[in-house]
Amino acid sequence: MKNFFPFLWLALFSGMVTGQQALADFINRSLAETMLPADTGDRSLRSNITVNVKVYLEGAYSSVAGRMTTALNPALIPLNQPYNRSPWNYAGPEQLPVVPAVMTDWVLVELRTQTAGSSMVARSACLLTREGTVTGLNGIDLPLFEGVTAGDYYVVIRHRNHLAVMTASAIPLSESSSLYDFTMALDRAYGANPMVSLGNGSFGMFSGDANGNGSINNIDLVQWRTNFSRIDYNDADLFADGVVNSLDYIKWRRYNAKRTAVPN
Ligand SMILES: [Ca+2]
Ligand SMILES: [Ca+2]
Repeated sequence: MKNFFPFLWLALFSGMVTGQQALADFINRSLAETMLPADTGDRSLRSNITVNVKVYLEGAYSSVAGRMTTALNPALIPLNQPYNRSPWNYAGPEQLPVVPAVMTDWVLVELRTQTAGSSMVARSACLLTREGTVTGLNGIDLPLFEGVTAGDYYVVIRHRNHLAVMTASAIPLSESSSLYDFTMALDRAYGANPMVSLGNGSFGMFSGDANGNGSINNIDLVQWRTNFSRIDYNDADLFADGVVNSLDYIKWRRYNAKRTAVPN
């Protein structure tokens, strides 16, 4: 019996490792919504590709710190992806077991074959870390789009209260995609004046679109007024600090009348 104990501990430890790996595999998987033709059985036509982009949300960014806030983390960030409502109507099942410490917020990533929205082939709710990295559900690994063929795609990054951005051109995506850094120059994003200067040579997505419809205007101001003083995960919290107050109004006023440069 005495000699049995080391084996018992080894078995228990192995079980723990296996369980942890299964959990890691589960949370690393980005459960993308794909629009693909019926499975013909030809697996060579399909693959799993990663998206590797860096992007900043102006409302969450501090030029002093050189990164974004995590002020909503963990109490206010929802475990379920928040884009399952209008205007995104994305029904993906992405869910966090826990909120990773580096997480700033959720973003919605969209892949297109052309510039028009009608060419969308897949989308997935992903994490945005304070460093600007878009990741899968563990806050570390790149998001994986399962069943999407490697090739050139326009990548659209959407956020619930910032103006969406799209890559300036179609970029090559594969199982090991290279980094595409939106933050390093204005022309990294598609269209005219697609991002805001963050004052230190970096660029970010415009804050202020409280209803996420691609345009910053009086409707967003009404939403801010309606939600004033609320402390929750609120789309009118344009400053990303967890409360709707005058600082959010300043963001709205500064960027009022801006529109997203991403085509419909
Ligand atoms: Ca709006
Ligand atoms: Ca705020």
